[in-house]
Amino acid sequence: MVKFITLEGIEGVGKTSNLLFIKELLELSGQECVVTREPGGTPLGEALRGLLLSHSDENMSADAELLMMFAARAEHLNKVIRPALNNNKTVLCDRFTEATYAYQGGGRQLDVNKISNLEQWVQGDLRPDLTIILDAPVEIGRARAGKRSEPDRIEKEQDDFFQRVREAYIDLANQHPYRICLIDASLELKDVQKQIQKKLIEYKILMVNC
Ligand code: Z5A
Repeated sequence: MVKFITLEGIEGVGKTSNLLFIKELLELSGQECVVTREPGGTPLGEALRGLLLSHSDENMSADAELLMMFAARAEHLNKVIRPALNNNKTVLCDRFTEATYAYQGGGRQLDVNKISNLEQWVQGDLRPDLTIILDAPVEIGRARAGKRSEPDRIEKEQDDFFQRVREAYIDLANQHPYRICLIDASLELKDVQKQIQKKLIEYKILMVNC
């Protein structure tokens, strides 16, 4: 049964907007949901998020960034995600480990083995049942995000960084077609939502076209 759903994609593609859309659909169908995000989701995770995203004169090393993502994730899994799944709730998470493969693996070009070792250590066999990657060209995501707020430490990266992130996400979808799907997020929001709703029905998360 699909209980752990994550949303992914480069900045501005619509993760937050569509997470709320999915939550509404699931709640209408009677499912209890926990909506959360990474990095974050716990007091320690949110503190780490502050450190990870805020600007500082000190250049954070890519290894430190990777380890902080997984430190936040370990706390999140222990305090929020596993308890919710054990209580038969559906967890909707704005980013998870696929973001680490995309940003630290693709963007920062860290050795993927470092990431998979940490993934196994921190998560054991737990993986999302379904990961929806909202895919759109970098310029579209950046234009949408740019309208909203000042860029954070990671958003300040150049377009080639985000291009590598996008490509890493596409690779992940090709490597794990049963649990990771790509949605064309360059379309109007209502058309993106139609694709998502179709996927939820295909994965039997929604039984009816509500
Ligand atoms: N990160 C990492 O490096 N490694 C990790 O392991 C993890 C994370 C877990 C967290 O950012 C940062 O952490 C992120 C990756 C890194 N850094 N970057 N870049 P985040 O996830 O909190 O925030 P974000 O990536 O910057 O996402 P966002 O800017 O919040 O965007 P979004 O949630 O995808 O989009 P949105 O807020 O729903 O929509 C943006 C705007 O576009 C908004 O005005 C919407 O109304 C509009 N929108 C949405 N969809 C559409 C469509 N289809 N058409 C037109 N307009 C639209």
